[in-house]
Amino acid sequence: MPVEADPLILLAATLSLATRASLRPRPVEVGQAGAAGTRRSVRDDTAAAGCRYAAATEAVSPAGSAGHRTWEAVLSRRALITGITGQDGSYLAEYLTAEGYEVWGLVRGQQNPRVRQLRQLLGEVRLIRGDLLDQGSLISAVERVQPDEVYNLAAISYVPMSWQQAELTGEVTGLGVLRVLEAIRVCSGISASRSPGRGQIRFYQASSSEMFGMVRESPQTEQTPFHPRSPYGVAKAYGHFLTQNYRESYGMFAVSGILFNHESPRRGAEFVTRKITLGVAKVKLGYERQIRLGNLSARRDWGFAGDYVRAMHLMVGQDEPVDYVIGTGVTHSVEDLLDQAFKVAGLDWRDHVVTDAAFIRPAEVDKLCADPSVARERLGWEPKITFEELVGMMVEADLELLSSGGHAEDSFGDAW
Ligand code: NDP
Ligand code: GDR
Repeated sequence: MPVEADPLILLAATLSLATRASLRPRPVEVGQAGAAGTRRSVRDDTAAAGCRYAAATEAVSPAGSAGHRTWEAVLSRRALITGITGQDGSYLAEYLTAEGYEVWGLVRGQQNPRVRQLRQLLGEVRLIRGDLLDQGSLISAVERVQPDEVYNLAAISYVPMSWQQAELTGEVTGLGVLRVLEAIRVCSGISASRSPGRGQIRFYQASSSEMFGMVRESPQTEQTPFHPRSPYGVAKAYGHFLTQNYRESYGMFAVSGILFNHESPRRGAEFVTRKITLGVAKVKLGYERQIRLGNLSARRDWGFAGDYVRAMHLMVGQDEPVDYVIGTGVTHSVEDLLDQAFKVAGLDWRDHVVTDAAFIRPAEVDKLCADPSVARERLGWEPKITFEELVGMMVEADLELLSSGGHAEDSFGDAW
């Protein structure tokens, strides 16, 4: 049943509007008319009251569930995630679902194999079609979902691909941010002369430490200037500044998290951590003898993806929209990563790693290291998983995956 047509929601809207009229500090600005507009108003009031579940929940005091949905479910916050089929999208969907959110994910394509996995493995998540290349589809998605929060995680995220398909990377990773922001702006009825009401849609942009590129200082803070080294980094810098610009131009609650590398057993097999942990598992199980890699001296600040999605949610929940650097503050080289990963399997990487010029980049980011002190102080955010625990978790997961006959592509599903 379409959400907007759900009679329970309409009833809740009527009750909550009547009960909480006094909580509303000023009239909310509603971008749409009709049932959808009514729906928006309910959650505008909830946001104005500063709580996830509206006062009506207490006032009406429903005994148990109302029909097939509880009152809390009706009034819970709603998040729309782009990039839900990616590593971070999967962790964020789980996290927000556990926090009581109604989670919607934007998925693209006709036969996206990840969609089937998502449907099977996280049934509570609702999916809606859309593509960051298609403005109309994004407007329709925002109109249909009526989210409280939008997390824009979709991107072409593999740095080497951004040289091979530089224009596409600019379109998706860069201009895609503009299209999502525009969808929110249009659906919310925001213009230069009409700023958002208090219950506005909150926007999170997945910015990246790749924007620092050839670093001007170390560690990198929120104030460190950008010097991106790839079309990907340039596209992310565009998205970052555009997010800031929409905040300043229209008063939108739009924030960027400048996240350093974060990994997990769900990481794509093309990224160096997963390439290594899968490689270790293949060597250990006797399927392969060598791993071919590029620059082993590159240094990164590697953390666990599950920790980083918490930071995204914390940023969106703040009173003021502010950008934060998120990382561990510890940097390791690819060689350190090899040491650690092979050690978990009782092997020596020097016996199995071959360097291959095919994996050397046209321009490299040599060393990244976060200074996450602002996030620690203001958000209370700390990573829980250490580098050693992360590598151990990934090697163990890949050993288990491959020894049970699975493939790298299956890990997304298995991990759910
Ligand atoms: P992934 O590469 O795992 O996921 C990318 C997601 O983007 C996929 O769901 C993919 O969907 C989707 N996508 C790609 N193109 C489009 C499009 N045209 N329209 C709609 N969706 C699209 O990335 P991560 O989960 O690792 O990262 C999430 C975000 O965070 C990305 O923006 C990334 O650049 C950024 N980031 C990541 C960091 C990391 O270390 N992981 C660090 C800093 C920033 P599909 O399944 O259809 O391909
Ligand atoms: P990165 O991650 O480019 O930092 O971007 P990746 O794991 O691809 O590379 C990290 C470093 O390892 C070196 N490297 C290799 N990398 C890959 N992929 N394959 C190899 O064989 C190899 N050998 C050495 C690289 O040169 C590099 O220095 C990730 C992505 O998730 C981005 O989307 C995100 O924005 C940044 O992290 C922060």
